[in-house]
Amino acid sequence: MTRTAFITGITGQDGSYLTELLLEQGYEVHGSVRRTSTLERSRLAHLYADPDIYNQRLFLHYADLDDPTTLRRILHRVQPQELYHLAGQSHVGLSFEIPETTCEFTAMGTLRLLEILRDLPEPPRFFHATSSEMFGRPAQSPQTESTPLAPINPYGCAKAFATQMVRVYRDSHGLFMVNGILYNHESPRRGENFVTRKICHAAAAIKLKQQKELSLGDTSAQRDWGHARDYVRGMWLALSHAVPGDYVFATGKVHSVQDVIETAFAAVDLDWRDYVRFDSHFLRPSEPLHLVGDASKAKAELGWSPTTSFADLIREMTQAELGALSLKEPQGNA
Ligand code: G4F
Repeated sequence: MTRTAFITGITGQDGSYLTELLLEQGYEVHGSVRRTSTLERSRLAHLYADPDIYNQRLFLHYADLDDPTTLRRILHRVQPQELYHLAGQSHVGLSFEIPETTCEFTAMGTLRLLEILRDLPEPPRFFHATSSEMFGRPAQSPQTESTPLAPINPYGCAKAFATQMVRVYRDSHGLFMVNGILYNHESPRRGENFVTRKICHAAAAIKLKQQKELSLGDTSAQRDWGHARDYVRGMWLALSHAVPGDYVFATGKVHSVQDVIETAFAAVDLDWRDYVRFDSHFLRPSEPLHLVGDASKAKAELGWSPTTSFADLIREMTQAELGALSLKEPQGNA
């Protein structure tokens, strides 16, 4: 029998890769989309264009996390067996500017969804995409599923609340619920205001003389960066497993923003020193430290491990930018 999955945040980086994976696995896929004045669905464009897929095996519904009535109605109608909750305000720096919006969508939006699921006649298996940011500045490195939560920014606080609520609903109401503790995961589909994409885009644009320089904040900041395609496979494996639990998805390797710069500029044969500038505008009021994950549990129980190295990831992203920008006219700024 065909399995049905529902994805919140289907138009994002992870949503688009997960949609492809689930369609490959024979699922019928439904997703909620926000109404906006622009139609920002480019990551799914290749699937819309396929008449055998769009409105045959892939369906989109207007709904949002601040509109539980609509979400409830759609979930009653679709009756998915699996629900992947990827939506939310996901930019950490921005969460200092819009903390209420961040908590409204990322924390309360998740709780509203849990309340809807609890009332469904047959609640779906539920995956919550949570974040390493809820560890803040942990005493323990690498972090595991049992590392204490100590967030240091509004986004991390919202994720900590939502993660703990998922645990409460799993333990108290007996629902099949998984927290995927995701470390940074990137790809050519990453949003342009995240640092890897910003750097890879700039390296390619400077190479093609479409941009003069690149302004960044703290380039000594370190992260555990993997490929988004690997992480969505982990999501699916977690919901296919016999029992629910929490899983860290990470590479276990740390690199700095400076490493991203050097890898991306080397990929286009440029010396980064000629182009990269510091701009305090991109500094954050606080930075997490020592965020690196131990994915041993995901490996042992789900057979999951990352397949793409840091250098290959950054090179793939830079090449993708070169390809996309080459289609545009040069601006002529030598
Ligand atoms: O790319 P970032 O904005 O990602 P960040 O803050 O680590 O958050 C991402 O990963 C989390 C873990 O998976 C997710 F929960 C979250 O939703 C998001 O996907 O910044 C990475 C680092 C930071 O230390 C930042 O201060 O890069 C530093 N940085 C330096 N200059 C910059 C810049 N970040 C951005 N976005 N832009 C800059 O100009």
